[in-house]
Amino acid sequence: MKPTYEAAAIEAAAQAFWEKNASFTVADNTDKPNYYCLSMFPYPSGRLHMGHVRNYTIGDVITRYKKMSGYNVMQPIGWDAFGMPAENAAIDNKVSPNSWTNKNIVYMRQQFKELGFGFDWSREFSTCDPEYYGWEQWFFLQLYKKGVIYRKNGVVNWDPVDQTVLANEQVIDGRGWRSDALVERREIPMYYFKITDYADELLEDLNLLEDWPEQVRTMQANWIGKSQGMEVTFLHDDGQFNVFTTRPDTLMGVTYVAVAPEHPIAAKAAENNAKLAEFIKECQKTGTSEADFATQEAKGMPTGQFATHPLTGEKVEIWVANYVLMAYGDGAVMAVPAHDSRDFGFAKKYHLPMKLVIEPADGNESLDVWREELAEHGTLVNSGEFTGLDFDGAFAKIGAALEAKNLGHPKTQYRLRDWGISRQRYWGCPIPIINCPSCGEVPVPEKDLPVVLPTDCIPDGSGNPLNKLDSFKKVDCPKCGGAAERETDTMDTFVESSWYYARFACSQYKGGMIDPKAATAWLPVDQYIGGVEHAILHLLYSRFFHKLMRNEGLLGDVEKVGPEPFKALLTQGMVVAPSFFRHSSKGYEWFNVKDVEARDIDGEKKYFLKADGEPVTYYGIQKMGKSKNNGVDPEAIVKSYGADVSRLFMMFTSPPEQTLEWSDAGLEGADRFLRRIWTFAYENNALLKDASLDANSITEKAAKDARREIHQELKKALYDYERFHFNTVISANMIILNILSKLKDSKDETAVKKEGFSIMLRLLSPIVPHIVHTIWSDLFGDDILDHALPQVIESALVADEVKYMVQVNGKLRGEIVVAASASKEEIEAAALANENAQKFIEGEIRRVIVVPNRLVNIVAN
Ligand code: ANZ
Ligand code: ZN
Repeated sequence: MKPTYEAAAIEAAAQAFWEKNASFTVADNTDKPNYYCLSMFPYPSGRLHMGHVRNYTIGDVITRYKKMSGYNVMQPIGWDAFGMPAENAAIDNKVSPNSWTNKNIVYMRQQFKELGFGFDWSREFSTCDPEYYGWEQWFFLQLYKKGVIYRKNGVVNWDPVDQTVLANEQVIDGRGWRSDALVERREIPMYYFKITDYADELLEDLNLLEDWPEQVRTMQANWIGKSQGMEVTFLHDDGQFNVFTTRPDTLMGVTYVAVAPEHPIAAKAAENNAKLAEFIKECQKTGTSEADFATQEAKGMPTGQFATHPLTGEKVEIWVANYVLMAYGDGAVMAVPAHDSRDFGFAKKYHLPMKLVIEPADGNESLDVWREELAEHGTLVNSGEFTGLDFDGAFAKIGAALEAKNLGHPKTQYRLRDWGISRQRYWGCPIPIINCPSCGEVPVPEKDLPVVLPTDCIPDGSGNPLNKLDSFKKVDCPKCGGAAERETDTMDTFVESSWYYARFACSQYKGGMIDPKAATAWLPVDQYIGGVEHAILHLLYSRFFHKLMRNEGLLGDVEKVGPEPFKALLTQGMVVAPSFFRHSSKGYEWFNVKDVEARDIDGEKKYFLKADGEPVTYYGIQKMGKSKNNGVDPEAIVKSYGADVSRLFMMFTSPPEQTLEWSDAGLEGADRFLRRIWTFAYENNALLKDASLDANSITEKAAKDARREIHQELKKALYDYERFHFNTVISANMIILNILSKLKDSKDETAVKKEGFSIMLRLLSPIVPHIVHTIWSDLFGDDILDHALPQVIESALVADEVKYMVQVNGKLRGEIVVAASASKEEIEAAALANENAQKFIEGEIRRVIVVPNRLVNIVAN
């Protein structure tokens, strides 16, 4: 081996070796148990960023660790290749999304290889392959037949200037991102998955996910948002309408009712009320995102109509209010301003009456300003026959009173909405439907699948180019043969990422969407790794798809596969770095830390731009990214330090779930550690190759002590590995290397050197695989990947001698060392013989207490 560590050369050679040996290509069934480790597949945006590198490094360390623990490990990789950035790039660069995407894939695949990730490349696919999305279309048709997918009108953001539908993130302050035109809401027909039918199962099964972060399970539960309440009916002149309430106990405090702007009552009232019609139109101008609703100011208008209170028979005014969502509950609320903060604000603004019906927890009955106490459960007041009841009592009694009049019943309501998957975009999976003027919506016959997306369109920002492409759009109706039009909407890209994990089990399978044998062999995913930004939608949709595919009988042995796709989930922390800016007439300008220098001025740290020496403002540690120009390019790190240094730094600096702060000093430290390992291997080369050395037969004390410490570190490291605490695995190895470096050249000590170094190499192999591969094959002539993790030798942990503290009347007075095999009597005798202890023994010895392996206490007076 060479005297110095040269990362570039050894890494290329190790990678070539793995590729030639197909080291990470796995068969579905071997004599070992299967283990499926999956890191969320990337969007091919162009090049890897540090967040990617961290994510895939964690996955790769787990993969290699499990492989060395005796599993047949599959770690696949592919590309989440459809989506908007490709269309935006197309608009900017005048290249088709297809060629942009494929170029990026080629580049990023190379980057993955240079980081040494042990992917099973034979399973690679991209979601924009017709082979993949064709099965998605097939699945769409199965679900459509069963009514799990259905068509209804949905609301979208319409840009009247660009004549196109905008995604929520393309609406900025209510205006189109390119046109700056005020965005309108439009109703168009769209396709929906009936995920609400699975709401209860998705909620219940969260209980099975013991190896998921608690926080993610809570976020999912909140998103599903199960509310137990009551549906209450109000009569009015033209008929009746329902409201959903979680607080039927406050029914006697209702002072008005409010309906959503899209509610039929609002539309009816607006027919001969121009001002109201104007108001409703105004409401439709705000964006459709949840955030838009949450942040808008509460506004309303009376309809001039009245509804009848279901219990008192009193008349309450019907208002139209923008804070009532058409899509939740019944699109109408019974307003109780005394006990609901939004109703309170609204009632104050429009001078509507309020009635206190629940005794406030703080005893204060004033309704001048809103207090959270008003919203709490409590005893009913001012509520006629219900006065004095508590929440549960009132729920039951008021419920019974409503049911007797047939004006209400208990109801469970979910926040979760059906999943609208139609996107008015080009770069996605075509929805396999043909629209015929005489037959309506006609599913594409299965024999005509896949509906292949043309790959040569270049969008220009004026809507979906498929609409202008007759060769795609104009087709004959499969039913009547007449002229018809292909659906040009494509699917939400979350559809592709909802089932890729299952396709990886059988990515080359031609016989169907999923090979049931392969699904049985590999599912569920044993360990899933990804960012917490996917904690809600991606994970919920994947869980939903798993249940859909199971119900379609696609997943093989359901007993074995189970109801959930991901057995364990690890959400990795963010990669962060310091950020610096200057504010000028041009706006904010952000500077990368490498261009900034720190100076101590009057004991305070100040920052200056190296280029012009002028000050910049420190903006703290922020998530690495383009917007703050505080990113570090992984490629540059790999070029100057190598993949192993980058992997070691990332795994050492913080445990996987926590934030990782970038630092050049940390990188240098990682580099030094690897150089020390290399030098140790080089300097002790002949000795480490000496086959006659055997640590099991050593007798010298120094050698035995060192060996014991090494096995103690090994024991800790194995424990931490299993918990994925890679940072402490690494520090244990730093300690081992220090112990090894102090060993002398006696036969026994060199035997420990050899054993200890081989323990260290095997422990570090998953983390820094290239350097270990190279040193191991030099020393031992074979492939480290064929070796198991080192095991603790219990006899090495047993000390020959044990140290005891000696106390007299509970005070520390001395120390003794006895043979590990010493009897209780021998230990007592040694303690009593200790000179220093003797000095403090006054009077008679009453008792001697021995705490095994720790201390002896002499009680005397
Ligand atoms: C009367 C009431 C009194 C309410 C009170 C709350 C507090 P969750 O828990 O999220 O399910 N609501 C019902 N439908 C609505 C809609 N379409 N748009 C906006 N708000 C709506 O919320 C249920 C509560 O949200 C319901 O209970 C209703 O207000 C309101 F002291 O009814 B409540
Ligand atoms: Zn037809």
